[in-house]
Amino acid sequence: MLLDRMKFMATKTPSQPPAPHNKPVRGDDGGSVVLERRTQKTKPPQMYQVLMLNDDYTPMEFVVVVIQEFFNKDRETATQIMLKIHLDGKAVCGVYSRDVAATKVDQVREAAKEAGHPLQCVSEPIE
Ligand code: TYC
Repeated sequence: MLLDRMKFMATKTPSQPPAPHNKPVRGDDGGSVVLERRTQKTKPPQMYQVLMLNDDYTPMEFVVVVIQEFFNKDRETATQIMLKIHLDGKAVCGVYSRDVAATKVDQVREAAKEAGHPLQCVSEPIE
C-alpha cells in the first residue's frame, strides 16, 4: 500500500556515510600501498593590520577625518584611535586581507599628500 511505502521512506535510516578521506590505493608495483591524502586543508588567508604613525605636523582633525573616511569608524572611535597614535606613536586602524590593506595605505597616503601633510600609514602581516 502506498501509505506503508511512504512511511518506510520517511523513516529509512540515512545511507552510508561518505568514504574515508585517506583511501589506500593499490598500484601495480607488487602490492605496496600508498596513502593518498584526500582531505582538503585550506588555511585562512594571511591578514594585515594597517597602522597609522604619529608625526608633529599633521592636524589632529585631519587624522580623525581620515580614520572615519577610510576605516569606517564613527567620530568617537576615530578620535580615540587618533589620540592613541598621538600618545603611543602608532595604532592599528583596521585589519584586512593583503589587497584591501594595501588599498587603505594608498588612500591614506594620497589624501595626506593632497592635503600637504606628512601623515604616514603602513601595513604589516599579523601573527
Ligand atoms: N601629533 C599630531 C599633532 O599633535 C597629531 C597626529 C595624530 C598626527 C595622529 C599624526 O597619525 C597621527 N598635531
